[in-house]
Amino acid sequence: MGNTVLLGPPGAGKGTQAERLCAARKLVHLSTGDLLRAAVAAGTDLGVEAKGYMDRGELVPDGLVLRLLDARLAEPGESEGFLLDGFPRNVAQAKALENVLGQGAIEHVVYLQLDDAEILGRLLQRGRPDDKEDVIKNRLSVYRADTEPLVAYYRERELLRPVDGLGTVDEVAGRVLGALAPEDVA
Ligand code: B4P
Repeated sequence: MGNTVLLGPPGAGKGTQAERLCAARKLVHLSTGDLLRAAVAAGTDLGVEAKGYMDRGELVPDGLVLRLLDARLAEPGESEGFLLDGFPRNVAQAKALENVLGQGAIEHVVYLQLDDAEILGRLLQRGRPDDKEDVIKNRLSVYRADTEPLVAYYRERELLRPVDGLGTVDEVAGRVLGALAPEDVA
């Protein structure tokens, strides 16, 4: 299976499903959220700069995110491809990704859908520092404004694979596999 993007609102279960999908397929998991949190924890210059944006529920500026990702994306691997979890987050990042990987390098965009009430409940329960109610609401409005346009962007390119994110982790994982091209499903 080739390069795959996991798209969806904050808290839809991208990180959770990414682990399942990488275990089921030979994909390298690349989560910009995880990379950013690691930079924050390590106290790097980039992490210090990113932290304020994350604490407010805003997107970290594209230049910082791309600096984190560039080297990783350029590394040739033994895997079948990357599973990009939480990246791209806006159209500019999608175009940057095409520049790095080349046109046509994305095979599937799995679009995890979940309603706001369920998202709020899951994130309040998760309880990360950026999981406070006002921050979650800001993340949702940033998602609508900046990230949701990617749904149309990838639908036009016939890459979008919509998946209902409501249900148990196993149920959603089954739907994710079912949404991928039949030849990719064992
Ligand atoms: P991310 O790390 O991408 O996190 P997320 O969108 O909040 O969560 P995700 O969808 O992965 O949900 P999860 O599986 O954890 O982003 C964090 C921040 O980093 C952003 O706000 C932004 O500031 C910054 N950032 C990241 N990428 C960026 C980029 N490209 N550009 C700019 N900024 C960027 O699931 C959520 C919870 O639900 C968990 O507790 C989980 O256990 C639970 N859950 C999952 N599936 C479930 C199910 N089926 N049923 C019940 N609970 C479930």
